[in-house]
Amino acid sequence: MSELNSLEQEILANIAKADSEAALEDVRVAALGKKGKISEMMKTLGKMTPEERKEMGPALNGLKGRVGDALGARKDVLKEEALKARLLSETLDVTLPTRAGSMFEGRVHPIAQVTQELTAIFADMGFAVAEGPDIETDFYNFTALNFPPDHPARLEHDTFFLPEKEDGSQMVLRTHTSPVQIRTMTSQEPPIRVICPGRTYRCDSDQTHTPMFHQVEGLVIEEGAHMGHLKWVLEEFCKAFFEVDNIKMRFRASHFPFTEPSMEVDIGCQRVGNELRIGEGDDWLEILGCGMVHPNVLRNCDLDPDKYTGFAWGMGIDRLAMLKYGMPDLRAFFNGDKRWLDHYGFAPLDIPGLVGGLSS
Ligand code: 2NL
Repeated sequence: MSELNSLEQEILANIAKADSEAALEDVRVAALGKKGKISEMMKTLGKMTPEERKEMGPALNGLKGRVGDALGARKDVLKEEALKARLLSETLDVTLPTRAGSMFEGRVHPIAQVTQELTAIFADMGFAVAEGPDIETDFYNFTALNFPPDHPARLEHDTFFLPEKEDGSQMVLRTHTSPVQIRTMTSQEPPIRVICPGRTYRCDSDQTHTPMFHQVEGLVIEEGAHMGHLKWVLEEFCKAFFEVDNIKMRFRASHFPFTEPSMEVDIGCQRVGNELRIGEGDDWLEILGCGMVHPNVLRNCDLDPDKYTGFAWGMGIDRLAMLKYGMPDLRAFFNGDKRWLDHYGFAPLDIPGLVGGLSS
């Protein structure tokens, strides 16, 4: 028995000495592994007399149990120590100031900034934002919007066509974001109040046109919606966006296949030296097109024009950005010149909102 006692003392001392989980595993194998000391002693039980076995059996089992417990306890301690050491070596002082680079070098592109600004304004009026694919079918881009088949307007849009499919149909790069509104009307019940900002494409490139540009369209469909609502929404938008208390607006008759009546909207402005002042003055700037949704468009979306009316508008985000922030050349928007972005870009943490301000 004293042999067992000294074995137990030896194993427990080794357990206490083990300073890593690997070292502890070695101690376990040496004691309880297949060829471990305790396991070897267990094997001798078979050769003992019944009396000897009666005594040694429980003694060995007791030893095995105590060694197992000690191993488990030591393992917990070592795990805890390892975690503490790791946490200490990986500490991070979150109270240190951030490095200048990440905060001050990155810039939000004016188009992203203006998109966020106008989203904040329309969200405040109760509009949701809807998005859709850039590659569209002829139906969503033209037919549903009351463009007659083979009508020259389809060509006037300078459409980019994708290669013809086997059935002869051709997908297009959307020429406006109107298809998103069509998708909204066919998937939601009125009342509908959405804006659809996004990329649009036309095969046109010169001083004032880029083949890819950004548009935001708005749509309201509900019983009783009328042109007074349309004028109010646009007036409130223009005042909030250009950050002025008053703005002169002029609605001129126009034509779009998807609205009837259709209008183009100019806002008052004045040029003082190189500066363009928006709101007052004797000059006019065209900023958007709008109108009451054509009954055929409502019908194409399975909406009853005798029950529902609606209004819609569309404007160019790139142009809005140029007007608000005085950027003269549209092409600079898309050639990725870092110096231009350093100058005209916005601080990433200045998120536009009606409470904190749209821009600083
Ligand atoms: C412009 C003119 C406009 C719309 C877009 C629209 C959409 C649907 C139904 C009816 Cl689904 N109308 N959109 C209406 C009037 C004008 O855009 O000059 N954009 C730059």
